[in-house]
Amino acid sequence: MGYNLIKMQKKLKKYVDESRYVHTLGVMYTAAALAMRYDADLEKAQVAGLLHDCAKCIPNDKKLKLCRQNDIPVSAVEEKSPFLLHAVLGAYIAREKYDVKDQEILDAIACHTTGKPDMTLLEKIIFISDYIEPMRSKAENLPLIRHLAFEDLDLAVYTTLRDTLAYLEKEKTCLDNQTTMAYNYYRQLIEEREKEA
Ligand code: DGI
Ligand code: FE
Ligand code: FE
Repeated sequence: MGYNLIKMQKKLKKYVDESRYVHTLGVMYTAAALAMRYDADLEKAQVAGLLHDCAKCIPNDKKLKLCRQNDIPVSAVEEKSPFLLHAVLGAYIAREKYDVKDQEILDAIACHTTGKPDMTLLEKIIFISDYIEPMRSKAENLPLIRHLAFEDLDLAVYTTLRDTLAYLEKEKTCLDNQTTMAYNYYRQLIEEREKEA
Protein backbone atom coordinates (compact mmCIF):
# COMPACT_ATOMS: atom_id res chain seq x y z
CA MET A 1 0.00 0.00 0.00
CA GLY A 2 1.01 3.62 -0.31
CA TYR A 3 1.94 3.60 -3.99
CA ASN A 4 3.40 6.72 -5.53
CA LEU A 5 1.21 6.98 -8.62
CA ILE A 6 2.93 10.12 -9.93
CA LYS A 7 6.34 8.48 -9.76
CA MET A 8 4.99 5.36 -11.47
CA GLN A 9 3.48 7.49 -14.24
CA LYS A 10 6.77 9.28 -14.88
CA LYS A 11 8.62 6.01 -15.13
CA LEU A 12 6.02 4.32 -17.32
CA LYS A 13 6.09 7.23 -19.75
CA LYS A 14 9.68 6.33 -20.66
CA TYR A 15 8.78 2.76 -21.59
CA VAL A 16 5.64 3.15 -23.72
CA ASP A 17 4.83 5.30 -26.74
CA GLU A 18 2.58 8.32 -26.46
CA SER A 19 -0.68 6.75 -27.59
CA ARG A 20 -0.12 3.79 -25.28
CA TYR A 21 0.55 6.19 -22.42
CA VAL A 22 -2.66 8.11 -23.08
CA HIS A 23 -4.58 4.79 -23.28
CA THR A 24 -3.03 3.74 -20.00
CA LEU A 25 -4.19 6.91 -18.22
CA GLY A 26 -7.66 6.30 -19.65
CA VAL A 27 -7.66 2.79 -18.20
CA MET A 28 -6.41 4.09 -14.86
CA TYR A 29 -9.22 6.65 -14.54
CA THR A 30 -11.88 4.30 -15.87
CA ALA A 31 -10.76 1.65 -13.38
CA ALA A 32 -10.95 4.27 -10.63
CA ALA A 33 -14.51 5.16 -11.62
CA LEU A 34 -15.57 1.49 -11.66
CA ALA A 35 -13.86 0.92 -8.31
CA MET A 36 -16.00 3.76 -6.90
CA ARG A 37 -19.11 2.22 -8.40
CA TYR A 38 -18.43 -1.31 -7.07
CA ASP A 39 -16.60 -0.50 -3.83
CA ALA A 40 -13.29 -1.96 -4.95
CA ASP A 41 -9.94 -0.72 -3.66
CA LEU A 42 -9.36 2.59 -5.43
CA GLU A 43 -5.60 2.54 -5.16
CA LYS A 44 -5.25 -1.04 -6.43
CA ALA A 45 -7.54 -0.25 -9.37
CA GLN A 46 -5.42 2.76 -10.33
CA VAL A 47 -2.08 0.94 -10.02
CA ALA A 48 -3.34 -2.05 -12.03
CA GLY A 49 -4.87 0.26 -14.66
CA LEU A 50 -1.71 2.32 -14.94
CA LEU A 51 0.62 -0.66 -15.30
CA HIS A 52 -1.55 -3.14 -17.22
CA ASP A 53 0.21 -2.47 -20.55
CA CYS A 54 3.69 -1.68 -19.18
CA ALA A 55 5.17 -4.52 -21.29
CA LYS A 56 3.20 -3.70 -24.44
CA CYS A 57 5.98 -1.81 -26.25
CA ILE A 58 8.68 -4.43 -25.76
CA PRO A 59 9.49 -5.95 -29.19
CA ASN A 60 7.98 -9.44 -29.65
CA ASP A 61 11.30 -11.28 -29.86
CA LYS A 62 12.36 -9.63 -26.62
CA LYS A 63 9.06 -10.62 -25.01
CA LEU A 64 9.78 -14.26 -25.82
CA LYS A 65 13.34 -13.93 -24.61
CA LEU A 66 12.31 -12.32 -21.32
CA CYS A 67 9.79 -15.11 -20.72
CA ARG A 68 12.40 -17.78 -21.35
CA GLN A 69 14.92 -16.06 -19.09
CA ASN A 70 12.46 -15.73 -16.25
CA ASP A 71 10.74 -19.11 -16.39
CA ILE A 72 7.44 -17.67 -17.58
CA PRO A 73 5.68 -20.45 -19.51
CA VAL A 74 4.88 -19.70 -23.17
CA SER A 75 2.02 -21.63 -24.80
CA ALA A 76 1.92 -22.60 -28.48
CA VAL A 77 -0.64 -19.85 -29.11
CA GLU A 78 1.57 -17.28 -27.38
CA GLU A 79 4.51 -18.47 -29.44
CA LYS A 80 2.46 -17.64 -32.55
CA SER A 81 1.04 -14.39 -31.17
CA PRO A 82 3.73 -13.11 -28.78
CA PHE A 83 1.86 -9.84 -28.18
CA LEU A 84 -0.39 -11.88 -25.85
CA LEU A 85 2.59 -12.17 -23.50
CA HIS A 86 2.49 -8.47 -22.65
CA ALA A 87 -0.09 -9.32 -19.98
CA VAL A 88 1.92 -11.93 -18.00
CA LEU A 89 5.13 -10.10 -18.72
CA GLY A 90 3.49 -6.88 -17.54
CA ALA A 91 2.72 -8.52 -14.20
CA TYR A 92 6.34 -9.63 -13.97
CA ILE A 93 7.66 -6.14 -14.76
CA ALA A 94 5.21 -4.49 -12.36
CA ARG A 95 6.61 -6.69 -9.60
CA GLU A 96 10.29 -6.42 -10.51
CA LYS A 97 10.56 -2.84 -11.82
CA TYR A 98 7.70 -0.99 -10.13
CA ASP A 99 7.89 -2.82 -6.83
CA VAL A 100 4.26 -3.93 -6.86
CA LYS A 101 4.02 -6.90 -4.52
CA ASP A 102 0.25 -7.08 -4.27
CA GLN A 103 -0.84 -10.35 -5.88
CA GLU A 104 -4.36 -9.06 -6.62
CA ILE A 105 -2.91 -6.24 -8.73
CA LEU A 106 -0.45 -8.56 -10.46
CA ASP A 107 -3.21 -11.08 -11.26
CA ALA A 108 -5.39 -8.35 -12.76
CA ILE A 109 -2.52 -7.25 -15.03
CA ALA A 110 -1.74 -10.87 -16.01
CA CYS A 111 -5.26 -11.70 -17.25
CA HIS A 112 -6.25 -8.34 -18.76
CA THR A 113 -6.01 -9.46 -22.41
CA THR A 114 -7.74 -12.85 -22.37
CA GLY A 115 -9.81 -12.62 -19.22
CA LYS A 116 -10.26 -15.88 -17.31
CA PRO A 117 -13.06 -17.85 -15.63
CA ASP A 118 -14.41 -16.51 -12.32
CA MET A 119 -12.42 -13.27 -12.21
CA THR A 120 -12.10 -11.22 -9.03
CA LEU A 121 -13.77 -7.82 -8.90
CA LEU A 122 -10.45 -6.10 -9.57
CA GLU A 123 -9.71 -8.40 -12.52
CA LYS A 124 -13.10 -7.65 -14.05
CA ILE A 125 -12.62 -3.92 -13.52
CA ILE A 126 -9.27 -3.90 -15.34
CA PHE A 127 -10.50 -6.21 -18.10
CA ILE A 128 -13.48 -3.93 -18.80
CA SER A 129 -11.64 -0.63 -18.32
CA ASP A 130 -9.15 -1.70 -20.97
CA TYR A 131 -12.03 -2.22 -23.41
CA ILE A 132 -14.09 0.89 -22.67
CA GLU A 133 -11.62 3.65 -21.74
CA PRO A 134 -12.45 6.93 -23.50
CA MET A 135 -9.75 6.70 -26.21
CA ARG A 136 -11.06 3.37 -27.51
CA SER A 137 -13.22 3.72 -30.57
CA LYS A 138 -13.17 0.56 -32.68
CA ALA A 139 -15.44 -2.05 -31.11
CA GLU A 140 -18.99 -1.88 -32.40
CA ASN A 141 -20.88 -2.32 -29.14
CA LEU A 142 -18.82 0.21 -27.19
CA PRO A 143 -21.71 2.50 -26.20
CA LEU A 144 -23.66 -0.50 -24.90
CA ILE A 145 -20.71 -2.01 -23.03
CA ARG A 146 -19.75 1.37 -21.55
CA HIS A 147 -23.25 1.61 -20.17
CA LEU A 148 -23.35 -2.01 -18.97
CA ALA A 149 -20.01 -1.65 -17.19
CA PHE A 150 -21.62 0.64 -14.65
CA GLU A 151 -24.92 -1.28 -14.51
CA ASP A 152 -24.01 -4.95 -14.60
CA LEU A 153 -20.31 -5.83 -14.56
CA ASP A 154 -20.72 -9.57 -15.29
CA LEU A 155 -22.93 -8.87 -18.27
CA ALA A 156 -20.38 -6.33 -19.51
CA VAL A 157 -17.61 -8.94 -19.17
CA TYR A 158 -19.70 -11.53 -21.02
CA THR A 159 -20.57 -9.12 -23.83
CA THR A 160 -16.94 -8.06 -24.22
CA LEU A 161 -15.74 -11.66 -24.41
CA ARG A 162 -18.48 -12.56 -26.88
CA ASP A 163 -17.59 -9.65 -29.16
CA THR A 164 -13.85 -10.31 -28.85
CA LEU A 165 -14.31 -13.95 -29.82
CA ALA A 166 -16.49 -13.00 -32.79
CA TYR A 167 -13.83 -10.51 -33.89
CA LEU A 168 -11.00 -13.03 -33.51
CA GLU A 169 -12.96 -15.64 -35.45
CA LYS A 170 -13.55 -13.18 -38.26
CA GLU A 171 -9.83 -12.35 -38.31
CA LYS A 172 -9.00 -16.09 -38.24
CA THR A 173 -6.57 -15.58 -35.39
CA CYS A 174 -5.77 -18.44 -33.08
CA LEU A 175 -7.51 -18.38 -29.74
CA ASP A 176 -5.80 -18.58 -26.42
CA ASN A 177 -7.34 -21.33 -24.29
CA GLN A 178 -7.84 -18.81 -21.50
CA THR A 179 -10.04 -16.59 -23.73
CA THR A 180 -12.25 -19.55 -24.66
CA MET A 181 -12.51 -20.71 -21.06
CA ALA A 182 -13.37 -17.19 -19.90
CA TYR A 183 -16.08 -16.91 -22.54
CA ASN A 184 -17.63 -20.28 -21.67
CA TYR A 185 -17.64 -19.43 -17.98
CA TYR A 186 -19.37 -16.07 -18.40
CA ARG A 187 -21.82 -17.37 -21.00
CA GLN A 188 -22.93 -20.05 -18.57
CA LEU A 189 -23.10 -17.55 -15.71
CA ILE A 190 -25.37 -15.24 -17.67
CA GLU A 191 -27.52 -18.14 -18.97
CA GLU A 192 -28.04 -19.47 -15.46
CA ARG A 193 -28.87 -16.04 -14.17
CA GLU A 194 -31.49 -15.63 -16.87
CA LYS A 195 -33.04 -19.03 -16.04
CA GLU A 196 -33.42 -18.02 -12.41
CA ALA A 197 -34.98 -14.66 -13.24
O1 DGI B 1 -3.14 -4.08 -25.01
P1 DGI B 1 -4.41 -3.45 -25.50
O2 DGI B 1 -4.40 -3.17 -26.97
O3 DGI B 1 -4.80 -2.25 -24.72
O4 DGI B 1 -5.61 -4.48 -25.26
P2 DGI B 1 -5.53 -6.05 -24.93
O5 DGI B 1 -4.38 -6.36 -24.09
O6 DGI B 1 -6.89 -6.40 -24.40
O7 DGI B 1 -5.34 -6.71 -26.34
C1 DGI B 1 -6.42 -6.61 -27.24
C2 DGI B 1 -6.29 -7.59 -28.36
O8 DGI B 1 -6.10 -8.89 -27.86
C3 DGI B 1 -7.56 -7.61 -29.18
O9 DGI B 1 -7.22 -7.35 -30.53
C4 DGI B 1 -8.07 -9.02 -29.03
C5 DGI B 1 -6.83 -9.75 -28.68
N1 DGI B 1 -7.04 -11.04 -28.02
C6 DGI B 1 -7.76 -11.31 -26.92
N2 DGI B 1 -7.79 -12.64 -26.68
C7 DGI B 1 -7.07 -13.21 -27.68
C8 DGI B 1 -6.57 -12.19 -28.52
N3 DGI B 1 -5.81 -12.44 -29.62
C9 DGI B 1 -5.53 -13.72 -29.91
N4 DGI B 1 -4.78 -13.99 -30.96
N5 DGI B 1 -5.98 -14.75 -29.15
C10 DGI B 1 -6.75 -14.56 -28.04
O10 DGI B 1 -7.15 -15.53 -27.37
FE1 FE C 1 -3.04 -4.97 -23.13
FE1 FE D 1 -4.59 -1.86 -22.67
